[in-house]
Amino acid sequence: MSAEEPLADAIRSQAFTLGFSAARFCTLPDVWAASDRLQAFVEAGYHGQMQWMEDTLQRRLHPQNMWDGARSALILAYNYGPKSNPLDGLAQTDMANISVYARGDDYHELIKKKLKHLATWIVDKTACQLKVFVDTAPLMEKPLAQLAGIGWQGKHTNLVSRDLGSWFFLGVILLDEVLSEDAPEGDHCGSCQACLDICPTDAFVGPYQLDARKCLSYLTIEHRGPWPEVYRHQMGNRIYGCDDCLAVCPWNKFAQATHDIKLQTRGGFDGLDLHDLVQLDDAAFRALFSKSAIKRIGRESFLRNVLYALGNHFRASRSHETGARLQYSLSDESPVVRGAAVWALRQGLDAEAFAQMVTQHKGGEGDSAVIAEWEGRV
Ligand code: B12
Ligand code: SF4
Ligand code: SF4
Repeated sequence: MSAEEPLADAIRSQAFTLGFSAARFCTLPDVWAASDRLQAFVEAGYHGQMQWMEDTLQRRLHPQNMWDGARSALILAYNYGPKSNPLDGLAQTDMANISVYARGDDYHELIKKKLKHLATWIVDKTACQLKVFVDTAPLMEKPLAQLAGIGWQGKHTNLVSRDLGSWFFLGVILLDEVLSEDAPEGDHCGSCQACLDICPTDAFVGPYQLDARKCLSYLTIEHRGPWPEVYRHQMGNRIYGCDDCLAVCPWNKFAQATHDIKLQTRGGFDGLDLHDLVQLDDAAFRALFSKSAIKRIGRESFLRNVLYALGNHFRASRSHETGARLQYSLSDESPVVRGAAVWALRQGLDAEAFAQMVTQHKGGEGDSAVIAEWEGRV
């Protein structure tokens, strides 16, 4: 840092050198509308099975509930913009559609490392105490980012920036001093509601409010066990996360494709055939998704997603090959996988062929959820 360069600008330069696209400061507010809104979200049950939101609610309501000494925050944006429109992949019903954020390496590790570098630099130059966060801590990152002026929470609830669009992750450094303060960003959604209209599961309760239980990102990543049937149809081939509400946002015309090779689509990830994925055993699943965020959900949830998507393809194609691959999963050790295979077969078989299969396979399942799938009670 030179004598002419104020500290905040020097921190920003360091952040840009590390690959961040934006770095802005805010002072922690005394009163924060986001707290009441989070409380209302959890009280309404919109968090579904994300029990960790309920368990950590008190700490999550305000950064100072987590760290009493925190006074300000430095918010960082890291671009993961795609090279092409992610909606293009939805038409190929036999291929897996993985959301853009998970097509490269797991961003948590990558960003945490960069935040720690930046934190070390700040500690070296100041007397600050600080803590770094990305995604997993009980901290509301989006409203903090809006306060710091990184962007605004769009009607789809994610951060949108006039410069970057919305394909970026957030990282946060909490500080025990106020080093600088940037102006907050206002809302630039105007009368647009493209994200609300495109949502395949109608997951928005209204503008700026999501019922996560209906969101395909939640269902494919966070939810354990079978899902309500309506969402299985609506998912199409989205087997991990969903990008529709981001992809349609007009502000993404300003977005750039990421330069970080670790976040770019891995070789082969844009051409994963559902027929191959359905045959993954645990070792093959772990090998294919090594260093990927997808590994976190485990084989059982992953195969459930793949089988629902393959069921959708089977309904459209009635392909013998698809039917044969689906039967392979009827003897899987996981009842969730077996149940998803039964549902998927029901989508493409006529009533007679399905009845025949019931007589061959149903006996001895011994699991109420799988039997419910056989009997069509989902
Ligand atoms: C839980 C969670 C999820 C859940 C719930 C999402 C949600 N919208 O809450 C699920 C699993 C569905 C999810 C999905 C996704 N997520 Co997520 N998720 C989180 C997490 C861990 C917490 C978010 C949270 O606190 N939600 C609780 C609700 C209450 O908070 P909120 O959305 O901010 O709610 C606000 C609005 O409802 C608003 N509000 C309510 N009423 C009203 C009324 C008015 C008038 C106004 C103005 C506002 C308003 O106030 C609330 C408080 O600010 C954050 C990381 C973190 N620690 O913050 C990542 C995070 C939000 N996720 C992220 C991403 C990338 C995604 C996906 C795009 C991934 C994908 N492609 O599948 C999708 C997007 C789906 C969507 N439309 O939101 C990024 C977003 C980056 C960005 N640019 O904003 C984050 C920040 C992770 C990160 N560190 O980068 N996610
Ligand atoms: S991620 Fe997909 S399912 Fe979730 S709110 Fe956005 S468009 Fe709807
Ligand atoms: S699609 Fe439209 S309403 Fe949704 S976040 Fe973007 S500008 Fe706002």
